[in-house]
Amino acid sequence: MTIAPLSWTELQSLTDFQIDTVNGSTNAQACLRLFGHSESDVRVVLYRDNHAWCPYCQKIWLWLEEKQIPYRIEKVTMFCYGEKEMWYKRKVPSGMLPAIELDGRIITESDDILIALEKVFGSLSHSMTDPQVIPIRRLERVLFRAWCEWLCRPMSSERQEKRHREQFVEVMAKVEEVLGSTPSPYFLEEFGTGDVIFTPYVERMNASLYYYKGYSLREENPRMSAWFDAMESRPTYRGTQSDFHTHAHDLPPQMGGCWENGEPQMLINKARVDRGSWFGLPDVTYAEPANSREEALQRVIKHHQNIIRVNLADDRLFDEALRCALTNMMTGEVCTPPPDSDIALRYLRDRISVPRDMSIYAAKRLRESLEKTAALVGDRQGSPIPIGNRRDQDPANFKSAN
Ligand SMILES: N[C@@H](CCC(=O)N[C@@H](CS)C(=O)NCC(=O)O)C(=O)O
Repeated sequence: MTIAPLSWTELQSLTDFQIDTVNGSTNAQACLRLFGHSESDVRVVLYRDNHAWCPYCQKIWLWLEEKQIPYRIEKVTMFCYGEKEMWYKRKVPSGMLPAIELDGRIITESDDILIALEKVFGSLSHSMTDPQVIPIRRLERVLFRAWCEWLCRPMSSERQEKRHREQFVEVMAKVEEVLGSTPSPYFLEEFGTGDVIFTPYVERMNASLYYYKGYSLREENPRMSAWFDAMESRPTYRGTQSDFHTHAHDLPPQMGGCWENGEPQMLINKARVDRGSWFGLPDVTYAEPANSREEALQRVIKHHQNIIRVNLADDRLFDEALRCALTNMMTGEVCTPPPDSDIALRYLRDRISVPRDMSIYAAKRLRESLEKTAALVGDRQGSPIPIGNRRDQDPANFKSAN
């Protein structure tokens, strides 16, 4: 039994998802964060990347959210997916992100930004220069380098692959030791700066090593796993948290390439991240919120005209196919899309970006319905996700909706 797709009006009646981007929980859509303060209290502007892909931006973002500092957000294009805005180059000639404007003064370099913010607003538990935090910061860089060596160098031999893996595992053992040195799940006795510093790259390591190397950071390291669980108990982290699919495909152009090892587990993991099922992947462990489908629906409805416009398929055909997928997501009923819409549905499935577009479970629900609906009419994949750049994600194409 297959049902007819609901209209956009009917779909709209199925969701009342709404968030307070300004004073509510951490979210990727906000351009202003007040935490109950008034706009005249804003002293900070955060310049971060439009897609929330930049790891150093996540560090500052998370810190400001944890400290509940009122701030404004200006989103900037990264070189890998579009043209850098001229107004930003006038402020920061290198175009590098993140940057902040603090009382009118531009500051770049994420560590310098945190140090400057600490001076004005106080530190997040221990300061960046605290003797307990310095070794944690150093360890994060050692782990980062071991990850780059393993992930971002073309594999010349199995021996080299094995050696890089062992080096990474060795540094992870050290991280496990440090995490185990206090009774809390965090790096020190309470959540603080060290955790913020570690967050962006361990999240990316978890995703990329699972996908490109068949190695599950979160499952192989019990203390790291407890750390992730503790981080996910914080609404601040949840609001900035990405997923495996997003990182597996945002990292190659940023890192200058990520290299698959072709091992059986890697191939299984890659297929799962790209084609589902997305539920049960070790990119999240908190329980799915009851309104994840409503969130996904609301976000698609808001941008549906642009989503349809940028898709290569005929607009009317894709409009109907997309409503079929959304109808399936909301009702659980089979809704067969028009013939030949499989490629268009999978093109969108591959371009949902977390947390830019929606949160992690909403994205899983939407991908699942797009895939199920596409599978009713064909097994063709969308055009491959580019590796060298992500101009397919140029925000200029979405400008009119912003
Ligand atoms: N050391 C800098 C590194 C910042 C950095 O590498 N930023 C990258 C993005 S993650 C960037 O802005 N690249 C220019 C671009 O991609 O447009 C920091 O800690 O802030």
